[in-house]
Amino acid sequence: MFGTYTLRGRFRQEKHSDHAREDTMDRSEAEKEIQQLRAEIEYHNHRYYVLDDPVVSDTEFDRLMHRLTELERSFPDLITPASPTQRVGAQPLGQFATAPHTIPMLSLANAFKEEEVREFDSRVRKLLDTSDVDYVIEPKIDGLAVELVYEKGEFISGSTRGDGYTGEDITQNLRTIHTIPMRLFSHQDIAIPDRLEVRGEVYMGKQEFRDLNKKRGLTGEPIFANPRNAAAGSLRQLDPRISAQRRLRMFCYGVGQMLGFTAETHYQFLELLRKWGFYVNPLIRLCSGIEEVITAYGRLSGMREELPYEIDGTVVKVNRLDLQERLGSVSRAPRWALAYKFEAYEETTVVDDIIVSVGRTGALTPVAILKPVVIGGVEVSRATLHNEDEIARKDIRKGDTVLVTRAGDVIPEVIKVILAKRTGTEVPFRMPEYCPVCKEKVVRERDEAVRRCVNMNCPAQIKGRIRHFASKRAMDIDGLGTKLVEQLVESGLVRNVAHVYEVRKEDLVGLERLADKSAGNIIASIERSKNPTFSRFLYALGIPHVGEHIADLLTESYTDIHLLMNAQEGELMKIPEIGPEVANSIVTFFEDGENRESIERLLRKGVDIIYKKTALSDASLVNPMAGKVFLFTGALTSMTREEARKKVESMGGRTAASVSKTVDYLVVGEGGGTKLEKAKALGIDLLDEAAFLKMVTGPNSP
Ligand code: 1X8
Repeated sequence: MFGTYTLRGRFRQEKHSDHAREDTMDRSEAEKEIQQLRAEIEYHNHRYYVLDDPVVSDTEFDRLMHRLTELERSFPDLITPASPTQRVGAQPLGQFATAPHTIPMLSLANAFKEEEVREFDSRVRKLLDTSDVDYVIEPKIDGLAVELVYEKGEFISGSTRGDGYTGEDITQNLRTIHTIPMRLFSHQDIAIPDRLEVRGEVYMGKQEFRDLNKKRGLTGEPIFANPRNAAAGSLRQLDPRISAQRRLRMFCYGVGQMLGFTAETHYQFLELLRKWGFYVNPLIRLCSGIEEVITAYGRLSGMREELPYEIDGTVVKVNRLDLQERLGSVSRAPRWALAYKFEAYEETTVVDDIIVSVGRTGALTPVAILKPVVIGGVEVSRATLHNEDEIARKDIRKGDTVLVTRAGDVIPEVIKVILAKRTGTEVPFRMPEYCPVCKEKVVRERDEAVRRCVNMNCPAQIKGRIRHFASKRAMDIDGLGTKLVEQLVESGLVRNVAHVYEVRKEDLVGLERLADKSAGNIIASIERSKNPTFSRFLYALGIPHVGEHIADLLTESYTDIHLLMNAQEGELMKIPEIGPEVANSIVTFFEDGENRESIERLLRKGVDIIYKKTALSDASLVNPMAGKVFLFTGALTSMTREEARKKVESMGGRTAASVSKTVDYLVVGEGGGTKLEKAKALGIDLLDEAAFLKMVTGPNSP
């Protein structure tokens, strides 16, 4: 589940207005449809962002949003703050209002050693005068503590922790976070509290953090030292449209005030939060006794690197709420909870040198060569310095002692210079005027922070393009790494990506230090890479601004590479999320004769792209209704025929008016008649209402 953690900004504001159809629609009809759409959208939002298991395609989701936007435009008085359309970012604020917390948001006592955790457990058992205590252990998210307030099930406000007693009202920014429900899901057996305060941690995933810093490196904005600072900076934006772009998430782990509701254990609270639609960390575990806590800590510690978000430890809590109450708090921290931390991924070391590397797009990136240091079990000897502005901002010089972090799989960063260690012999850095690889003059464009080598034939760029083409997430050619690419380019065997498929085993054997067997393996992996998905293939081409996500979007609209090669900018911009800059980059790339020739050559050499048939068939992998034809007979008890029809369509299915062989399912309500007999005769699958509802909402639906 962690591996497939992707975030798509799936909705863009509509560019055109189209409300003619609503002129004839009456208000109460519109209201009904609006409510239904909102519930449906929030449901899909939850499937996508919280459960990581969408049941409709992006296109379908956009269609629902479009319809809702349209209706709200015709009946603006029906717009409410909890509508999904209001997530996209409201007007900027002048400043944040203060927001007092009903119940103070305390901090946690810290422990770093197992011994301290055992002491905590002894203290707890002694105070409670008991021998067994159940604990809940949760990953400690390295983000920003936030409180959400719901009244009668609707999100009304949210705030930062601040000093624990008063925070800042960041409601507008929190609305943009898709893992926060705007309305609690209702359940038959669970009452909605009149007022509910939910607490949790807003964070930025590692990938989003990396992407954000990369972008900031190019534009010259200051780099964030870690995902927590990035999340904090994003939440404290007065302009919610900026926080909307930052792709934050929130894990919920506690409650403040909760009027009209109670539970016996913390774990029950968490289950309740999950049912209401909150994103509750799936790694939370119930432990009986401290030994199990220590084992669970070890397991979480082992997962730290692979998680798509940063954790800096675990939180251990007494499970029973009555026991929590008996234990109470001291000096602003509860006695029933403990933060059991991991070692910090931070070390000091010395900058031995600052070199400049040239990437596949020609960007010159300064890199610190560090005296090797082990951080969290991994040896670090380089850190990116992003660009000259960033070096100047931090005043990093050759010979400086610096503080370095390595957060999970995030590239090591120089946080700051330890000025106390300066001796005066350190040497300030200057960016070169000429490409260190091909010696051509470099340029710095007006709105960019990086200098670029603009020589397309610069060996560094050629190597970078081929390395990217072969990389794991692109064509995935095992064995074609940096070293080999270097040799292939330098020997003149490979000058563009198509040449990769012309390399013969004899060519490889002729290269330095390559045994016959490994040469054979490489040829085999080149051969194996010949069936990429369209999306991987596009990503592999290395078109500027086309990352994996944009590549994926393009493949939903284009079913053949040649259609895309001839696409116009206007047409590309009809795809949600593709703006003028990306569209222009795509068109420019495919206008280049050499690029076109390379692609044709790849196809001639046997690269056989796997295309998506249609967006719909892709959706059918997760959505059993996509592309299926439904027919109804008899009355449904939970919805009207019209509502059922809309449900089917919103899940990508179709409905029929009469029995025929094209019908996949007959939904049989009360008092079904002749259609039932005919369907049986044709062997059409029958669904009762319960089975139909299950299909519509999925087995785990709220
Ligand atoms: C802080 C955090 C808590 C949890 C996770 N991450 C945090 N950063 C949790 O309870 N799962 S609790 C907490 C606090 O009480 N200050």
